[in-house]
Amino acid sequence: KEVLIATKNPGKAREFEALFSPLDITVKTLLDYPEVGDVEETGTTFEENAILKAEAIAKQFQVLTIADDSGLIIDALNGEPGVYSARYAGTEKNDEKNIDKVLKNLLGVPFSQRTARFHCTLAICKPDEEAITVTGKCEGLILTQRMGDEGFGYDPIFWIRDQKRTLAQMSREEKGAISHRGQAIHKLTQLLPEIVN
Ligand code: ITT
Ligand code: NA
Repeated sequence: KEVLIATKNPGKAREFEALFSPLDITVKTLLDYPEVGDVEETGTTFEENAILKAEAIAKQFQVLTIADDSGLIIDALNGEPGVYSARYAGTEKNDEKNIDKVLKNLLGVPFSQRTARFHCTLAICKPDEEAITVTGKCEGLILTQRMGDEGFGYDPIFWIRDQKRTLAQMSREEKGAISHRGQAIHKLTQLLPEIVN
């Protein structure tokens, strides 16, 4: 049994590999296929973009495919960066510049009003079939400076109240146990036996 994770984001790819490792499934990602071009994310929701990516790659590779569309929703910024999280600071994907832009836009906003959540929609698609989606969320607060250097993306500024630390101060296993992606993968693995067979 094999599944292709339709991502080129190395941070996401590592988390998928870790969270799928207990399962009897071979996991590949698009990092194994550098020649494959990006699927254009023309949707306006996580759901639409996850489906676009999963269906295009399943069609191209003729293999069971999972795509992840995710992002950070900050209440004080009216939901920004949202579906534009990967390119918030410009046309290139740049985690450091994205964090700098969030910190700048939140200057002066008190901690109690810096509420935010990560959202993850996963779409799973068999070749030439319609995708099925699941979602996961993770609540937190945006700090005024970075803490920790694990993880990827906005993890260093995403504070988990119960844990008294950021997602970037957790191991991959610890993050996976509470993260938006971990929760969505958990839901997906419960559907997987039906889908794979
Ligand atoms: P693929 O489309 O190739 O999967 P991408 O990075 O472009 O890679 P998205 O369009 O879903 O993927 O953008 C997600 C962005 O949201 C990602 O680049 C991060 O900036 C942020 N993000 C998502 N999950 C995150 C997490 O667990 N920790 C920190 N930031 C995250
Ligand atoms: Na996206």
